[in-house]
Amino acid sequence: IRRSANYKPSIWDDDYLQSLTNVYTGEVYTRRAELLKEKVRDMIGHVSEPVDRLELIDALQRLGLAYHFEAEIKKALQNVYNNRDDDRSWKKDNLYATSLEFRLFRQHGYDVPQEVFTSFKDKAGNFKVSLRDDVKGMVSLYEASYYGFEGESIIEEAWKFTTEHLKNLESHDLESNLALEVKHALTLPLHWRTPRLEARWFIDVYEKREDVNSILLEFAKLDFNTVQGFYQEELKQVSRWWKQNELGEKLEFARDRLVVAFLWTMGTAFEPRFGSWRIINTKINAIITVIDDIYDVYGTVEELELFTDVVDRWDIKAMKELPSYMKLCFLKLFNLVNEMAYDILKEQGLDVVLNLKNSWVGLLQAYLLEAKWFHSGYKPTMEEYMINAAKSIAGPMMVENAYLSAANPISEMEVEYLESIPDILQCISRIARLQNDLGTSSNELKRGDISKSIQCLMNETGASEEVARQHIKDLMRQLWKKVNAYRAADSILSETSIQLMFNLVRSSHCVYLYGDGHAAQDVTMNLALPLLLEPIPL
Ligand code: F3P
Ligand code: MN
Ligand code: MN
Ligand code: MN
Repeated sequence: IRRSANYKPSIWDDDYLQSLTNVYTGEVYTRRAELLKEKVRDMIGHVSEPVDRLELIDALQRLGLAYHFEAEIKKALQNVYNNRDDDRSWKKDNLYATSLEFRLFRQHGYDVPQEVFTSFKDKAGNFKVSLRDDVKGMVSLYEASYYGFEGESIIEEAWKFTTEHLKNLESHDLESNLALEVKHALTLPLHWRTPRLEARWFIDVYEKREDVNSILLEFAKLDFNTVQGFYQEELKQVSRWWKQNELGEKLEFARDRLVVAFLWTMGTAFEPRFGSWRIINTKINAIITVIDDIYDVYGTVEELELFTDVVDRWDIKAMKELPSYMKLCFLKLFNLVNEMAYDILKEQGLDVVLNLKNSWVGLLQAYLLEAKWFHSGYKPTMEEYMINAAKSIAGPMMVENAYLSAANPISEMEVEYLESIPDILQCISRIARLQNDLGTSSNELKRGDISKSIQCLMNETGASEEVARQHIKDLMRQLWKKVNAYRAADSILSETSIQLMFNLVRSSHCVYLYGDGHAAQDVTMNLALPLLLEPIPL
């Protein structure tokens, strides 16, 4: 008999989504936004003190506005970088400023050594005890420490030092805004957060600051709401498509999760210019979710082998061989991939249909191996598991599709490079997998699934679940260090690919922050309401 995971039906119906309205995309607001935008542009050109410049860049990024001013920010930061050794008085003995500068430089790919923090250590080589009272500086150093590279011992110490003391501080009487920032940072560092989720949170915090800049604040709110209006239109479009497909209804064993599929995609690329990627990617995610449930739960090994093979042959005549529940899925996938390839051919004259198809085959082969492991009761080692699991999390497939969809012009050399799954992509996929396992494996095991990373580790080391989970969290941090180093050294990848990769793994940190955000709809709701459905009061 067939298994089922008893997933609850979707709580979002199409009628509700179609009823969403947004006034902020109208002319009155967009004209006001244009005006504010010019004022902010002016502001960036006129800050002269390095620390003010860095603070403004940081605020623009956290408020979700940086995408409007990419060239200006680049120029301003370059200027601070060029003069970094001229006048050091503004950062001398200032942990906050030194850490902020370090973080922004590393984030933007500048070369900056960990030794900038040496002066904050005492004679014994430990971070000075007196720094603990400087909470703002400690938070700043904590955030900077997530930009460390493998083997950087000062940064690792900084991470330990700040994490420990910020945790202790949490229980003390901090001024409320600061307490909020400490808690937020400890929950997930800035480097790991998706930009929109951060913007929604930071706008509220920024508003309460004493030195709030009212122009920045107003522009941030307006822009957030306008962009939310674009998202809503995109969501309506895919929701209509999803409803017409009836895949969610016809395959009732599978998760019907359109809204969370959209949240993932918003996480990977939030800027308005990525609208068509968001629409395609939401469709991809919705289909993946169904196909994954076929491989995890519903299909027999013979059927799954057949499905994988039919996709590989990419031959519509082969569809005849599939059981009927798989035909719907196959044809939907076939059409979606061909449609995407058509658009790229139309716009750039590049034929990528086989690249796209092969990216799916890579994913399905990984799904198939997991299904075989499950049905034969095979227990892989942690490393054996991870090699396959980095593919089955869809990282390589997703990044290739994202690049092909979003890049114009597409560089064939970059496509080839992405298809070779370079180390940075390998690490990104591993982190996303570990984060997914932390969030989903309890339920997966309950309904019957292969051992996930936590269980592999427990089997291998005899550790308790709690210890294994802690170890996996640490593994994620270590993998991020490699990612940071590759980001600094890799010269082939475009900024588009890098940002897509980073944001993909950030999405997984955010979706699984409070449990299985993909399957559990109350978690989705907590993300969807502020990001997608409710505008910020002006
Ligand atoms: C494949 C799935 C997800 C993974 C991530 C979601 C994307 C790429 C939209 C939702 F559908 O979760 P799941 O935990 O079941 O993946 P797994 O690979 O563990 O079966
Ligand atoms: Mn699954
Ligand atoms: Mn699966
Ligand atoms: Mn999972």
